[in-house]
Amino acid sequence: MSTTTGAPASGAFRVCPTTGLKVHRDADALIKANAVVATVALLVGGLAAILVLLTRWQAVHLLDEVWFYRVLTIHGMNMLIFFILFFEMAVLYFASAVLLNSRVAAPRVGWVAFALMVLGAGMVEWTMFAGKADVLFTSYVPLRAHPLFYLGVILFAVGALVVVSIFFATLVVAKNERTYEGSVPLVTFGAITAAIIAVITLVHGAAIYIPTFLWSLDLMPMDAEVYRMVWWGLGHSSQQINVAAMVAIWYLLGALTVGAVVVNEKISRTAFVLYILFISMASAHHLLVDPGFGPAWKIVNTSYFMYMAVLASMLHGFTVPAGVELGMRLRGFTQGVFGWLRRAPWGDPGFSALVLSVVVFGFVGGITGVTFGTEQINIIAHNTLRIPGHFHATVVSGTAMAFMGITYYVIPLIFRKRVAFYGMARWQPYVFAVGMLIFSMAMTFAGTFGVPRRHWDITFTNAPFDVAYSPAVDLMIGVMAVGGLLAALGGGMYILVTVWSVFFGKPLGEDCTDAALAGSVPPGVYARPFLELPEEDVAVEVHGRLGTMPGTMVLVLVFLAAFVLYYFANWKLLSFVWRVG
Ligand code: HEM
Ligand SMILES: [Cu+2]
Repeated sequence: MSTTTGAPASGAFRVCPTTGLKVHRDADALIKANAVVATVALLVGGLAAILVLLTRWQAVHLLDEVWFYRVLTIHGMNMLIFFILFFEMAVLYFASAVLLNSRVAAPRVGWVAFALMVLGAGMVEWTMFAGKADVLFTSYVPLRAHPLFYLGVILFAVGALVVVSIFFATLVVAKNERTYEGSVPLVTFGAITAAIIAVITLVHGAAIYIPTFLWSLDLMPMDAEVYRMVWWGLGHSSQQINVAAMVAIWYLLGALTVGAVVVNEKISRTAFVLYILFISMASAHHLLVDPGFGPAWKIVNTSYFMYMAVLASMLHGFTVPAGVELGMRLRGFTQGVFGWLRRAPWGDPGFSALVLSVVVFGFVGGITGVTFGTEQINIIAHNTLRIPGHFHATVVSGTAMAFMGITYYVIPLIFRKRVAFYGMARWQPYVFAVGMLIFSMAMTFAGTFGVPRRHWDITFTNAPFDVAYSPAVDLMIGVMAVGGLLAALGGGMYILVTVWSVFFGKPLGEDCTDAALAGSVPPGVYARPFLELPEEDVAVEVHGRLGTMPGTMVLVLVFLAAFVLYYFANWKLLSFVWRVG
């Protein structure tokens, strides 16, 4: 980060007293607008989550079948599409204009794009709530929604594509106007990765939603298998945008909270590039039980190409904690193997969110993802509760958790407000992450016993056949409900803290000293560990050796052991299905 603290703010810029970055008025306003809409979507999606959860909890079984699928559609769209994407638009403005001290290229167009996205989202919301789009967020053909649903998605995507273009244009402006020195920071590089994947994703989106829109108007036919293949080019790649954005935020949070160093720029950047290269092929893991594709195609795509994207995540899963460990050690926390971890700022919600995001994403999301994405094993995981168990550990405990963590820094740094209810904010990441962990693990276990996903009534009342589950299932579903409610509480705490801070919060003021801010913003804001990098840091950049981060090595080995165990346990489970003789 630049260290030009105190440089005069010229015209439309203000200098952030904490980071020394020059923040342009347009960047500021666009980040705020997108963040606010993202939070509204999170609120709607969160309320829907509670209703869906209380229905899947068989003992309560709240909604009727029509409303169950309606609210499940509302949950998926608001969370996965609107919350995540509006937040990512804010991240793109931040990683380009703010981190590079630049103005936003074409800010007016930015507002048009924002309006387009809000309009598109509004159309989708209307069709869903009016009961004209009970098709779930995958909108698989031949399920048919009102044409405005598809048109809304298209407008929303066009808006997002325009923001991505503004992001690239801003990079060019920053380069031409020499607003930064050397190459772009790693966080911006990660955002560039996300933006490139976003282009790939949105092209797939256009390729599928435009024909589907025409199909909904009876203007052309639509094949279910073709739909699934092209749709997952959108559906899976968009998850990789989320992962790339999440990892970029991991690096940012590491720097902001403990002054984490980048152990090796080349490795981190190469890992980001792997995402771009291999992600489209990995989409095939969604088609592993589809009859339209042969086993060779499936295996090549999922058991070879997919692992290259997984490799990238594992590299980041190593370099992020390694950077935190080295950063802490360089500041004198050298005691034993884990002294740096014990002395870390666990009360800083940015830091706890970072650690929880890395751990749950890696241990639960990553391990289950690789396992279920294996061609052979997929048959016992497909369409069971194991799948939502997996992705609530990735996109929710990983990406959403990281977004929540960075918000505690965005409130003071961008909104210039203190964090309201700071005591509650310190607890929020723990409540959300522990709830999500219980929730997703319980779902995964219930799925192992064959409980289907997206199912209104797993007891099959009035069906002409009997379905008997293991008695463990009732317990698992109960545990899932408790975990889910705890996570929803954590989500509610987040919304309360952010909305209150932004709209009714106390302004930060110009004073950024400990005494004035302690207890109302995360400590990284005033302690500024990223500015005071010790001298040896430069040497570490070049010579970062494994021996200098023993704690991370131990953690990584524990991870690999868990990985191996779960992976082979699933081959064992598969062998029970194929009883020979
Ligand atoms: C706040 C706590 C949350 C709870 C309690 C929760 C709960 C649930 C439940 C019970 C389901 C239904 C699973 C099924 O029946 O197959 C579900 C589905 C889903 N959730 Fe969440 N969720 C939460 C947060 C999120 C977030 C933050 C995201 C995305 C960022 C998300 C994305 C999804 C998606 C994409 C689905 C699948 C919808 C479908 O199958 O069409 N959830 N969630
Ligand atoms: Cu996928």
